[in-house]
Amino acid sequence: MTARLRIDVVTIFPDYLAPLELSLAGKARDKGLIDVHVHDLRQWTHDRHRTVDDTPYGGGAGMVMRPEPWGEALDALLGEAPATGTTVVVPTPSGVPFTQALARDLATRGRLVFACGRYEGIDQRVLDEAAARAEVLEVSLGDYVLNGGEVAALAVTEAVVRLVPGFMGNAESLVEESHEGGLLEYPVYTKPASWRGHEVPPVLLSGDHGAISAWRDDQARRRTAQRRPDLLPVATPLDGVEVRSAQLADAAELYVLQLACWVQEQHDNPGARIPALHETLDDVRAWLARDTVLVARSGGRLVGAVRGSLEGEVWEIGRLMVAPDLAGRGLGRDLLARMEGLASAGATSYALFTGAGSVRNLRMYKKAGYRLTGAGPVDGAVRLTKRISRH
Ligand code: JD8
Repeated sequence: MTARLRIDVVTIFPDYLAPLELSLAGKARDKGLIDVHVHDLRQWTHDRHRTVDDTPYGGGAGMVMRPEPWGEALDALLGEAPATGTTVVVPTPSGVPFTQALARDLATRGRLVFACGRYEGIDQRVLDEAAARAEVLEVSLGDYVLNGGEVAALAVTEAVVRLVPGFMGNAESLVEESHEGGLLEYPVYTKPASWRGHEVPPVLLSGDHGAISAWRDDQARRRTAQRRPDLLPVATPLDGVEVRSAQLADAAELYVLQLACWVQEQHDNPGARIPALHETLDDVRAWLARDTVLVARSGGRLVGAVRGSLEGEVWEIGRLMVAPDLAGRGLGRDLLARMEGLASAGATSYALFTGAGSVRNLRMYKKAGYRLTGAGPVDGAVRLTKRISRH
């Protein structure tokens, strides 16, 4: 039976790829799903020392891999004619980031040929020449420097092979994984229910699948917000809005937006003394440096922000602001959810305050699960809180 996916790896360290015999790829091989061939580049050298490298044109440190052995290797593996369905994968720190989406894409190929470089890399003409007869993909495993392409070839192969139809027992489990749906995975537990004084979260023993799924989703969001806010789907219907941690350089724009937003609030709360309208730029700089602050930008324009700080066990959320011309489109709700997700581990509840007359804000906070719990810190303000459900 023809394997669903053929993988060739060319390297000067063939033993480095031995793990392909084991584990996943090994099983896929046994299932006849994939066919893996590892080739020593030196078989395509013809000198006594089986030389694969030479000094770099233009000078500089290190050595560069010679084009001739690579040319002959790809001739042998790709042949002359355009190799449709074949992708030459070249690991390099200057490649496109390898992602789950790219893994899914490569899993549709019939053949992958990995060109594992060493030294300072492979003579660029090898890739340019190969591109005439096959798709060539320069890919990076991540923003750190390795000594060669073999580790990347192993990682890419594992990520791709497990997506080959028929490989994973239950394809279902693929769907739920990190980087598949965008969120990081929720924490997992198994027996015993109590271990070294650590308990499994009771909700997982409840049998209440709705509650379990809600808990897991909440945990996944929380982890993603804390560890990979860049992965959090920008839920805002505002196209092109980018939310990121604030920098001190944002202070001036933040000050201007703050004034614009709270002048609006002053209208809804005549007579209230609104702290945000009595702050100086230096005050803004002070809390920007002190608190956890997110800013939202659209087309480079600062259009929203929110801050959070831990007071005792309370995660105090404040200065939630959205440019007046962009209000009512979900950005405020998104910023609030993100700041909740950044609550310090010691927090047991969220709190915030707004004007008693700020109808739109009050409606949004109540929809987000907040409840009025008393007067705010200044006249005309009300306080709202929400318990943090960690378990
Ligand atoms: C291929 C040679 C070493 C790289 C001089 C160190 C991938 N994410 C990644 N980091 N590093 C690599 C990688 C490194 C490689 C080769 C991939 C071939 N080197 C070179 C340039 C600087 N030495 C990688 N994927």
